[in-house]
Amino acid sequence: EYGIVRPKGYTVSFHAAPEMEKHHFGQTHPMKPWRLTLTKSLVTSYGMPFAMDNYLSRAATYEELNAFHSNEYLDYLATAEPEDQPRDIDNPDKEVKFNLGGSDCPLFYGLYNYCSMSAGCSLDAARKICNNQADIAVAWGGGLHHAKKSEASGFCYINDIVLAILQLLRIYPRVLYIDIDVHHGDGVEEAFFSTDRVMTVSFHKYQPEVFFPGTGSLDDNGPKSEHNPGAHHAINVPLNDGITDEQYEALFKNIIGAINERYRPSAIALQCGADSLAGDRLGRFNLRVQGHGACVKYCKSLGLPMILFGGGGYTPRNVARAWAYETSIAIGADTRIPETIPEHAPWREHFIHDTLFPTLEQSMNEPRHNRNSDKRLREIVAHVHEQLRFVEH
Ligand code: ZLM
Ligand code: CA
Ligand code: ZN
Repeated sequence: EYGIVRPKGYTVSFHAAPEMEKHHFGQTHPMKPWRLTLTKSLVTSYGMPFAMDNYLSRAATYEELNAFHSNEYLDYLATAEPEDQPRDIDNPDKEVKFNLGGSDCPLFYGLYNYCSMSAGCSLDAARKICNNQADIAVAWGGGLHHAKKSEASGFCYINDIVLAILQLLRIYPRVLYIDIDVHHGDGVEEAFFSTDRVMTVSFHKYQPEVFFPGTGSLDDNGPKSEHNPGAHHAINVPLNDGITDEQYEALFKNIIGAINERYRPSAIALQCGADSLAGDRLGRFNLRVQGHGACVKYCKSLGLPMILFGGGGYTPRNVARAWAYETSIAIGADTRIPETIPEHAPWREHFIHDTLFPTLEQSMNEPRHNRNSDKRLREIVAHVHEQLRFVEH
C-alpha cells in the first residue's frame, strides 16, 4: 500500500526466528529480545515483506556452532541450568565458568535455544549470499560480536558473525567486516587476527576502564609479528561521547571508501548495532536514525553482496526504527516509505512520537555534549590511511 515493490534486478532475504524473541535475560537486564518483535512489526506495517524473500530460520546445530566455539564451552552452554547460577550477594560479577552466569551473561531458561537460533539466522543469511540467492541478507537476530571461542562476554554467548563470515570465506576471497555498534567488535576482530582474508573495522566509544570492553584503540591494528598475514587487517575508530550524524557519516564514508579501494573486498558483513543512536540506554552518541542508516546506504552503494546483522540496542523503540529504516534501504524503498509510523501498526503506542525519525530532543531529555573535535577526527582518518599503506593489494 506504500508502493513497496520488489527491487528490480536484485534480491533481499530476511531471516528471523520468532522463538528467539520470547527469551528473557532477566527483569531489568538491558538486552530485550522482544525488540526484534517490535522491529518485525514495524517492517510489516510498512509492507516491506512483499519486497523480500522471508525465511524462518532453524536453530544452528552443535556442529555448526563448533566451527568456531570449543566443545568444552558448547557442552557447558547446552547443559547449564539457571539454577547453576552462582549467587554471591556481595560480588554479583564474581569470576564464573566461561563467564557464564554473571550479571552481563546470565544463565536463563532456553539460553541454548536462544543462542542457536540467533546463529541459525546469521548462517542462513550467509548461505543465501554464498548461493547467489540473495544480494543483501538481513539477520537482525544476529550481530553478537563479543562472544569468544570459549567464553561469553557482554550479553553475547555465540558469535554468529564469526560463524557467518567463516561460511562466506568458502566462496569469497576477502570479507570486509564493519561494526557500527557503540561497543568495540572485539570478538570478531580477535577471531580473524591471523588472516588477511578478513579485514575488521569497528567504530566505537573508546574509554578504557570506563566503557566496555575497553579495547579497540587507534593503534590496535592486529598483532604485528613478522609472519602474521593478519597484521594491519584490524582497523579501529575510537570515538568520544556525543558524535553527530554529520561527523560520523563523513568519517564513515572516508574510511570505508578508502578501505574499499585498497582492500577490494568481495563481500561485506555489516553489524548494525543500534546502541550508537541518541537516547540509547547504554550508548553515548548523538546519532539519529538517518545518520545510522546512511552508513548502511553507503555500504549498499558499493554494490557488493552483503549481510546486515543486528547487535546492541537498548531503547527498543529506536532499535525498531533504525532496523526498519535499514530494511527499507536494503530493498531500495527508503525514499518511498512515509515518515509517520503507520496508523495500523500494532505496538504503535510504544513509539511515543509517531515519526520514524525522532529529533535529538525527542530521543533524549538533553543531547550529550559532543566531545569529538574535528581535529581529532582528522587525526584518526590520517592514521587509518597510513595503516592502509601496509595492506597488500
Ligand atoms: N556490570 N542488570 C554490550 C555489552 C555491554 C562490565 C559493569 C553489570 C551493563 C549492564 C545486567 C539487571 C553489545 C560491563 C556492569 C551491572 C560488569 C555493560 C543486569 C545494567 C544491567 O541492570 C542490569 C540486574 C546489566 C548490565 C547494565 N553491562 C552496561 N554495560 C557492559 C557490557 C553488548 O551491545 O555490544 C552487543 C550486543 N559490561 O561494563 C561490568 C564491567 C557487569
Ligand atoms: Ca563498533
Ligand atoms: Zn553494543
